[in-house]
Amino acid sequence: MGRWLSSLFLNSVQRVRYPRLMNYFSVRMRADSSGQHISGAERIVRSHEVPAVCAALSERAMTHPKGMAENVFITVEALDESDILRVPSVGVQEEVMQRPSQARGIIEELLRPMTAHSQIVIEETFTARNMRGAMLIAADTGVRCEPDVQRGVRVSHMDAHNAKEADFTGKDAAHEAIVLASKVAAHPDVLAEVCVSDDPAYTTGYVCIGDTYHRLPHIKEPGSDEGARAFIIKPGADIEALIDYLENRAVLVDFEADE
Ligand code: PML
Repeated sequence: MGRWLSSLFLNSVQRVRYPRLMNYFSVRMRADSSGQHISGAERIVRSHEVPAVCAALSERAMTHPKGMAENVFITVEALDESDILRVPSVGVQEEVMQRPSQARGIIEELLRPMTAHSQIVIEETFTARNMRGAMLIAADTGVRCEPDVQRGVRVSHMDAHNAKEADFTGKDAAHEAIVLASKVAAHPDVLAEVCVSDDPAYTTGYVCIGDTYHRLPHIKEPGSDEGARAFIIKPGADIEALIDYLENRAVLVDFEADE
């Protein structure tokens, strides 16, 4: 009887499946009104920070300059720490320029070693409107290679490692862009990124090549709602694997101050 009981106990112990340790959470917000995208933001945080981050992101959606959102969607997803990739932050170099025409010249110069189709990249990036994601442009042909050219590829699941409480509120476009550019630049099939914000009031953009984020003020005239992101892709890249990395791989970006 004693043996039977202990074997029953052992069986039940062996059958218990302990959950993996979920100590990080991806928290993502997107908001829209009448089918129009209003706002989107995301964080990767520890479990005890999840409620405060949900509150901060929903407040951001409800007080957006584009207007109060009708629909706010918040997704909270557990992550296993071992699934999170740590990448270094790109370094920022401020470029000096006064006018959009100068900015285009600098972009062309920066892209020249990467592709013979820099004019196509510039044209596509400056004239796109309302894209939720980024364009993928093949370096060798200048041809778009993402499956949905209207939507593009939305880079997601990223944050700065050890982001401070203050980062939970408000939008710091430059900080968020550096985090995104660091995730993108860490993939070996991305040769460069060009970004022109579609926010009519935001006239600073950037080109990221290797580990350098070239910050370009006056990239466009104020008031224009044109702008998008484009990634220049290495010939022969596995596009499906690249899109999976950009959209789904959890990445924490290490800034020097974290060390
Ligand atoms: C965006 O709207 O997401 C693009 C922001 C670009 C930030 C550029 C910078 O200020 O460094």
